[in-house]
Amino acid sequence: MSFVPAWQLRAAFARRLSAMYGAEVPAYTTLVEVSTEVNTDVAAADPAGAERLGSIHRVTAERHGAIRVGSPRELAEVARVFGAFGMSPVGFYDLRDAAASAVPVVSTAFRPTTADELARNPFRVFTSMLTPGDRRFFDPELGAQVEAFVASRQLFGPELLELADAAIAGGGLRDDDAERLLELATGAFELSAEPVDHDWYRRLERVSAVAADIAGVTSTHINHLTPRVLDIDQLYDRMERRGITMIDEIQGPPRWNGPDVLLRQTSFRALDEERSFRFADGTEGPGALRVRFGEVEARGIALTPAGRDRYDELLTETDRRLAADPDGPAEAGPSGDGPRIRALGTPRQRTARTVWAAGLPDTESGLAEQGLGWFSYTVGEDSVVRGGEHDLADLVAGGVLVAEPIVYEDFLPRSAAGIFQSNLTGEGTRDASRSGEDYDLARLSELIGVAIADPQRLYAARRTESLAAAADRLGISIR
Ligand code: OOG
Ligand code: NI
Repeated sequence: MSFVPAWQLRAAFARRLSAMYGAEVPAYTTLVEVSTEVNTDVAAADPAGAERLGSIHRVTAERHGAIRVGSPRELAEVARVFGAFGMSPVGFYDLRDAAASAVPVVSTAFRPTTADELARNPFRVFTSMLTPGDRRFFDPELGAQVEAFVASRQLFGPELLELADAAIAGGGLRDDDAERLLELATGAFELSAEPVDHDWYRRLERVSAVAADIAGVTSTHINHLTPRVLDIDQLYDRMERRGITMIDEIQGPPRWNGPDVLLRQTSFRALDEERSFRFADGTEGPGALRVRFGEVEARGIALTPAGRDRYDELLTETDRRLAADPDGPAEAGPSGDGPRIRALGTPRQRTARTVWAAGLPDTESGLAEQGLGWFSYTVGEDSVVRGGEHDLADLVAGGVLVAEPIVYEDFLPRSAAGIFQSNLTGEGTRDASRSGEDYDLARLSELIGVAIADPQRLYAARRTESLAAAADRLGISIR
């Protein structure tokens, strides 16, 4: 009998979900193959650069999943299941009022939170909760019906929840219990073969395809599993060459001449999957639903609150220019490989590149000096320094300390809304004149009984801890 610690449970969980998803959604397997190809090529061309934002081992194993649930009770259960794998809720995303692509959910992401745990395996799951009390989407009668439907179902059985609690309490499980936990947890996120109640599903679909996906059936499922790739533009191109049509744009920052920041994502549309429907007259028959899709992402440096404000300004400026000039500027600057890779040459990408070139420092040190990006610090190789107080900038300039970029481990609300929307059939209906329901990080934490961490605090803590360790080692204090 041996003991399996939480991180090994997490790595095994990610592998099992990947095997399950690959068996059920063949295009996912293609995506993983192409991602691996691209990562191998990038690592061969530039070994040091490829590992700047995480070891090739981490990046190759790296996945994020997405699930959707129907109530605070269900979200609290999800917190127990993922807690077993050393994943806790981080960040709050409100996707209900993104003007062009509103969906009736609020979300968080479950992930490891410390540098060590992230390096071991960074598996994360974007988790959304339906908001049937939001009157912009649901009238009182339908909202109450949705609540009753969700209250009567059970997504996670008692055995799974008990094992999860035991894993949380002990920081892992004995191998026989670990095996059972993995089996039950993976099974809980498989697509169910249960017949779908046709009229109920279609009624919810008129409000939003996301509402139907969440509350139209009695189970939940992974709706995508996303590998990380080192060159998402290359990946986009190679997928299209393999005959898989990607969505029109790569979401998030443009490709530009500076370092990768935050998160860039793209996806291919959900495919028809055969499902069995139950009709009002009691008969059953085959049909098709599109609920699962493929997504891929490239991760960059985490931005500080000031950096995020700058990012939002660049986004707004890009939107403004694009509204004034929908064709965008002619390709400017040295990254003129636009025409070769379709996604690079879109008017939005060309506009964004121009805006970014003028609006953000294009080096890591520029981002660090202006306080726009998060970095941690290690002690340089042959650093000699006398005790007393020193400026961080001087220590870095003198090679006493070396800045390492901190990878962005979270999500982007606008990209998430775009990913949701690009994979929905139909627009849904929303009455913006009615009142929403107040949700924020604190309220959601309270409702699920688990504190949701603020991502910026986690990044700040990594920087602070690294500086404290360096100061300690050098016997100095750092300003
Ligand atoms: C989640 C969409 C958001 C991402 O990577 O931004 C997301 C969903 O479709 O449930 O996964
Ligand atoms: Ni995703």
